[in-house]
Amino acid sequence: MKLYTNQASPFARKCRVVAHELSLKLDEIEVLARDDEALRRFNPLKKIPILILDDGSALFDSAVIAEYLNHIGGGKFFPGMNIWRGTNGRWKALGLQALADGLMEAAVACRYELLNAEAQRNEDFIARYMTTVTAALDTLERVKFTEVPTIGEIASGCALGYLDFRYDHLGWRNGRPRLAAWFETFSQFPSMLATKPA
Ligand SMILES: N[C@@H](CCC(=O)N[C@@H](CS)C(=O)NCC(=O)O)C(=O)O
Repeated sequence: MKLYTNQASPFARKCRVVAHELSLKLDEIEVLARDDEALRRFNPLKKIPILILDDGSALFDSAVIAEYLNHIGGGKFFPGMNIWRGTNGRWKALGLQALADGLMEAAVACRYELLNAEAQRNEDFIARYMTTVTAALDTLERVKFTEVPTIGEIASGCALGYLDFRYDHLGWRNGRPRLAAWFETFSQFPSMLATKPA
């Protein structure tokens, strides 16, 4: 299996963490999706991650790829209904993933805006993205993370790792001691250390 990816992408990192946890081998192809129109032959949306299966078919987006990897690797990152962690486990995990993915979307979109030349930057967009990042962080501070991680914990860890990588100056830990303490432990998982952006 081939994964179109980028070291810096928090969405791709989610999939790489799941693969690492389940000892699944991925042939990783590093691309710069923002400038790579050729990616549209696999994903018309031109976004990574994209997983190419052995029969040549392509899977996207990160939530679909992560669930596929979880399925073939026999993982437990996507709780089933009524099967484990009670009825609510699945919705809690998927809801947390949606929140963390939304944080990543705002942070990545803001980064793209900041990469524009100053004259083309839209300060209003930047302010809106950062309001979303702050609101998502404040919600994460109140989340009760599970000790055995689900895709929700993995997505949250990748979102916070992205903030450390691209928004170090933001100081997201300030005023969020529970989230900071949780991430301190979670970021030391071997799968998180192995996928940390350089
Ligand atoms: N919803 C998508 C978002 C993926 C995404 O935004 N990826 C970024 C890199 S972090 C990308 O490929 N951007 C290229 C572009 O928007 O042109 C997912 O979960 O996979």
